[in-house]
Amino acid sequence: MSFRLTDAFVAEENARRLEWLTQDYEQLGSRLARRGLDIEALVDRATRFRVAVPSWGLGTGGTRFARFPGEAEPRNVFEKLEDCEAVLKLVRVTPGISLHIPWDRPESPKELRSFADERGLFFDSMNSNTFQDQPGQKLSYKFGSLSHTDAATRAQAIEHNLECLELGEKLGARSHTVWIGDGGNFPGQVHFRDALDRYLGSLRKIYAALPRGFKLFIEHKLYEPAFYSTVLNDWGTSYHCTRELGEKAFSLVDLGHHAPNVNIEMIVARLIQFGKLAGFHFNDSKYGDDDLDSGSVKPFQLFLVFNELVDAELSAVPGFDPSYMLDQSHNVTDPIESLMTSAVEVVRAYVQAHLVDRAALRHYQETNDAMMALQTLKDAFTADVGPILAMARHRAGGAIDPVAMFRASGYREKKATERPAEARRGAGIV
Ligand code: RM4
Ligand code: MN
Ligand code: MN
Repeated sequence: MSFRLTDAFVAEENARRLEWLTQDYEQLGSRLARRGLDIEALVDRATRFRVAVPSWGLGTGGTRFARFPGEAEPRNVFEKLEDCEAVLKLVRVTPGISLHIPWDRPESPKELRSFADERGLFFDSMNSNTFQDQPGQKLSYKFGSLSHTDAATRAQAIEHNLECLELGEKLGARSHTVWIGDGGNFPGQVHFRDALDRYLGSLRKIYAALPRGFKLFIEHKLYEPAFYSTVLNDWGTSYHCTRELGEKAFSLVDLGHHAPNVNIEMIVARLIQFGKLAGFHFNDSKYGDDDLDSGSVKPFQLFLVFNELVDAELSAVPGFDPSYMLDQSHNVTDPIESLMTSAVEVVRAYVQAHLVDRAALRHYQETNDAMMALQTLKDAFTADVGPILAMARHRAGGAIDPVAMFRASGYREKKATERPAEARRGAGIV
C-alpha cells in the first residue's frame, strides 16, 4: 500500500490554524470593501484558477555539473502521479499534468489514465523530447532534430512527435508542446533561413497530425543547449511560425527563455493582441533558464504578466484561453514543496492583478500620469492577499499552510521506505 495524504489529516491540521486565518480574512475583507472590492469574489477567482504541474518537476533537477538526488524521488510515471496527487491535495489548483515523452512513456496508456483519474488528475499537455538521444535511437540529435540538415533525422524527430500525439489522444490530453534544442554553437555553423525553413516544414507535418481538439504549442528560447543561436529564438519568430501553421498553433511563453531585462509582460500583451498566446511555462530566474520557483526572484514581473492576462480576461478578448503550466527544476529543494510554492505564487499574482483599479489605471494612462499609473499597480501588488489564497484552499479541502502541513505529514519519510534508493532512476532534468 502506498502512503497517501488524507482529508482527515488536512482537516485536522487546518483546524489548528482556522481561527487566526478567519481573523486575518475578516480584516482583509473590510479593507478591500473600502476599496469597493468583494473578498468573496476574489476567493472564487482563486478557487477556479488552474495551473498544471510538469511531471519532470517531481524529480530533483541538476546543472551541467552535477545532480544531487533527493530522498524518495519518484522512480516512474506512476510515482510521479502519486506526488502530483500530494501537491493537488494541499494546494487544490493543480489537477492538470504535463507529460514528457519518452521519460513518461507508459506501457499501458489506459492504466495510466485511470491511475490519474482515480486521483483527480488529468493530462494537460504532451511534451516531446528531441533534445536528447535515447538508448537504441538510430539517428543522433547532436546537430538538431526538426531542423536537422539530414532529412532522415528530421523524419525520425517528426515520427517521435506523432507518437506523442497518438499517446496524448489516448491519455485525454489537450495540447502538444514542442521545444527543440536545435541551434548552433558557433557563428557560421547554421544557415539561419534554411534551418527555420526546415523546422517549419517538420512542424507542418506534426500540425497536420493533430488529433481533434488538440492545440500545438511551440516554445521559443534564445540560447541553450546551443550557445550561439537557436532555431526558434524569440517570440517574433514563434509568432511567424504559428501564423504559418494555422489557427491551432500558438506561441508558448516560458518565463526563463528570454534575455535578462526583456519586457516579458509586453510580449504577453502582443501575443494576446495577435490571438497567438498559447500560455505559459511559469518559473523564475536571475540569469537565464534558471528554472527557479515562480515568484522567487522577480515577483513584480510575475504580477505584471498577470496584469496583462487579467486585463485581457476582464475585457473578454476574443479567443483568449491561455494554458497555465509550471516548468521548473529543483536542485536544492524538495520538488513537492517547490511546486506547491510556485502554484501558490502564481495564484497570488492572479488575485493581485484582480485588485488593480482598471478604470483609474486607464484614466492615468489617458492623462499621461505616469506616477499615479505606477502607484495604481503598486497598490495592488503590495496588498497581502495571503488570507484569500489560504481561505480558497481551505474551502476547497486543501491546506491553509501547504509546506508546513506537507512536512508534518511525513510524506517524504514514508516514501523513502516505499521507494528504495537502489531502484532509483533519474526523474529530473540534468
Ligand atoms: C527546456 C524547455 C522545455 C522543457 C525542457 C525540459 O528548457 O523549458 O519546456 O520541456 O527544458
Ligand atoms: Mn519550458
Ligand atoms: Mn526551459
